[in-house]
Amino acid sequence: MAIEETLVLVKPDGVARGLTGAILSRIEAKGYTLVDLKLVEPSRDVLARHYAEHEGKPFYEPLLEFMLSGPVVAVRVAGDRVIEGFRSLAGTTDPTTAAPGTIRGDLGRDWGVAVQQNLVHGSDSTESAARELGIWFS
Ligand code: RTP
Ligand code: MG
Repeated sequence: MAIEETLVLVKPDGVARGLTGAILSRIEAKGYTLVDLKLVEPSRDVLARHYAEHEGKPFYEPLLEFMLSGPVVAVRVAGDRVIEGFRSLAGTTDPTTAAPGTIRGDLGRDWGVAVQQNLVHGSDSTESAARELGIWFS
């Protein structure tokens, strides 16, 4: 199995709640490697490229507004099957019902706002990972 890389984002809710360290600690505890990391205030253009697949969906505008609401931590993470592995560690999209033991399930919940604030993003395929790492670490 070849070593993969994935893009992880600690979203603005995770940074604002002071959960960056806890989230990175879970990634390291699972045995993955933090290869590169930065605190960024992304432009709307970067976010539009990152979330191009969701353009036109009802949650698209609230999602961009949320992602523009504060700094984000972008992380290049490496390991065997890390793309699938981090998605599993993150849990399902809705933090209220994400399984306990996952980042979203343990640390997130619904706050009654327009978009799901679910703490983290992780690339969902090798193609997405290459594309997204190019956007955030070009
Ligand atoms: P991500 O891309 O952030 O890792 O999350 P995901 O694959 O689990 O979810 P995806 O379907 O790609 O959606 C991207 C992000 O949009 C927000 N979202 N809100 N109905 C909603 O309120 C809704 N649906 C999606 C979430 O922040 C989700 O992570
Ligand atoms: Mg996604």
